[in-house]
Amino acid sequence: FLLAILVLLPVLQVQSQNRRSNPIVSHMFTADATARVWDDGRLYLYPSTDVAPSRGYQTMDGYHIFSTDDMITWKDHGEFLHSRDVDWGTDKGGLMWAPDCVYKDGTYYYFFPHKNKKMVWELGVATSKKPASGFKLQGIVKGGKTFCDPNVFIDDDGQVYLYAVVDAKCYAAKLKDNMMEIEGEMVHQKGVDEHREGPFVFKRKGKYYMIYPDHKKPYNEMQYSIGESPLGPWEPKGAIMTHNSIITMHGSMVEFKGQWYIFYHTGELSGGIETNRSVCFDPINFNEDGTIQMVKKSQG
Ligand code: FUB
Repeated sequence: FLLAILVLLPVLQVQSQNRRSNPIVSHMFTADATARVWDDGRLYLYPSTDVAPSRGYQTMDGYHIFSTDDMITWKDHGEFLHSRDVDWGTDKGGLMWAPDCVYKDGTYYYFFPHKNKKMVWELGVATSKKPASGFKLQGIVKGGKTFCDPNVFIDDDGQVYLYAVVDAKCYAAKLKDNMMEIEGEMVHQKGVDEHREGPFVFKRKGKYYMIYPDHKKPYNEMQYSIGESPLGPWEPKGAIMTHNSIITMHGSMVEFKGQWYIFYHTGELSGGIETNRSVCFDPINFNEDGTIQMVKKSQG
């Protein structure tokens, strides 16, 4: 009996950690989180912010960054960027949607979709030498389409790829080394046709994966595809997460201290308010053949 307890203890600890930590942030509303693990051994969360009381998606504003080293205690690094700071942005404010952040050659690049003065989506870029502070605006990504939900993936050879939502479809292209210009054209990604928002690409054991919510009615599920290359073609592999209490579930996946996790948002903390969302996480398990097991959601 004692032996059984000793064997089960680590598993029980992880489960209780997950229960204690969801939603990750409860002093404000967060959504669309990209999770990244940097060389300092911490996991960083780059979400968008929902305003309370909710006045809809157009009022989303003021990005925060959060980090942890144990998946239990999360540090809020505070608001570091607001629509009022963006000189090319709409004078109406708000409309700071799902961001991403990557690290390349000593610099952290923070990408954020925001509408310009003509109310057209642009992709803003801010850079810093630190992962959670000191970001300075650099301008917009040139050469792309009007898009939102940026996701940036850097392959093992250093080539950078940008994925985004254009007219409710997933498009992608290479990004030039300056991280501010698209190389060639953005191309529709075949094999992720059910996709409507939030593509997130990662690589594991030589395979390229893309996760994306499908917005299918009546249930919005998190689907995934496996790609032959960072630009596809992609083969749909089915759902890994069942529907949410709200319509969106934009998320990301990352390995941290030997365990893979999925990050997503729910409306549970706000009682189901569509634009008062909260980021949650759960462990992910892969099968031997690289397929992903259905997530056991702790919030829904
Ligand atoms: O949070 C604003 C928008 O809602 C995001 O861009 C979509 O992915 C959806 O979560």
